[in-house]
Amino acid sequence: MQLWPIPPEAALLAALAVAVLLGLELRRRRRRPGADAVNGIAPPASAVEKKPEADPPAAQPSAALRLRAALSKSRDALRQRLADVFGRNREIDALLASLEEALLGADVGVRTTARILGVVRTRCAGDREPAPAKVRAALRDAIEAALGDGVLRARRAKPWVILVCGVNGVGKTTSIGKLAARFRAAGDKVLLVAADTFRAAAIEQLGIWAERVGADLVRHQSGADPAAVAFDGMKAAVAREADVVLVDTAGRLHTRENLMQELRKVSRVIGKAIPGAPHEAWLVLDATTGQNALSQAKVFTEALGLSGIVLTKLDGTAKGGAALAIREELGVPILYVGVGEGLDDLRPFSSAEYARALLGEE
Ligand SMILES: Nc1nc2c(ncn2[C@@H]2O[C@H](COP(=O)(O)OP(=O)(O)OP(=O)(O)O)[C@@H](O)[C@H]2O)c(=O)[nH]1
Ligand SMILES: [Mg+2]
Repeated sequence: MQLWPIPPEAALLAALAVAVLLGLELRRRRRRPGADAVNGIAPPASAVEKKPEADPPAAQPSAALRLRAALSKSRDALRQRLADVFGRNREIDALLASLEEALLGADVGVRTTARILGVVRTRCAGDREPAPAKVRAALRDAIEAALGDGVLRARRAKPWVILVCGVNGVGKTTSIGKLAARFRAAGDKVLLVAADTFRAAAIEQLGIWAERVGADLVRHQSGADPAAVAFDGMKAAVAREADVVLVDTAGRLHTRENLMQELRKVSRVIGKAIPGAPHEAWLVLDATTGQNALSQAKVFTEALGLSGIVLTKLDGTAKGGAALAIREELGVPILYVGVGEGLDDLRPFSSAEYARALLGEE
């Protein structure tokens, strides 16, 4: 009787195949952490192959770096134009002419450009061919002086009421959210007032910010009278002992007289509820609008007497020079700059930082 039904060569081949398959399976298991589990019981943790530690989250770039990155478009545009100015020693008049062209091209504005050129000319007086480094330093100082730092006024009342206005879509509500976060971080009790009743979504948007940063919110239905919301907001602020109140208003074109009147009414009603309020009227300007920002600022200043400007979207413009014109021609300080859509993307304005960033310097 044949005990072995298949020829020994075939058995040998089969055994080899099984051995190879077993080997492969063992290798596969070794690669899979926890694969040594028996009957579903995992081996002790120490026996499980440890995953390499995930990379720590990338460190946040410094604030100055983020401003530089945000201003890179303005800087590149201006730098390209300035390359010729600083590239070689040139006769002073030719140099000032190129400088003028560069500044006007970056939306610095005619009067401010003239003023800056005056400073550079005075600093380089007596040099027929001033050294580029000297011109650059003079330019930087002139820009810095023209801008001035945005210093927040000391609060003289509680609640301190800030009315926020501007044309459509410039970043009012987002800036209010970011400002509320800053005030909250400083320990203030913050109340937001949804006086933009024009769009239902605007009230929701402010509500989301209020929740996110831990601020109180006063709101009515959409379509309600914005002055009535503002009035209720003031009463609530006093009752709840808020430190800071930020009043969001609907975007309005500065050329629409009826809407500008509505804004004046909101401001008046706030003053009726809390004498002396609003203590601040801040205009939010989109830096990408260039010279039109100046016209907007003029009209809003006439309507409300602005006390500060928040300049947003500096991360998306090649026209960062408009800040200079606004500061110089209207005398309204730029208090904050927006350099992105995130919570932390609002920074107090520093003229030195801005001038250096604009000129692409460290
Ligand atoms: N890149 C960038 N985007 C911004 C900045 N500030 C605001 N935004 C964006 O701009 C858009 C409009 O912002 P809102 O805050 O809704 O503007 P608003 O002025 O309240 O708009 P209305 O209420 O409709 O007039 C949103 O997509 C914001 O995320 C900024 O500094 N940089
Ligand atoms: Mg809004």
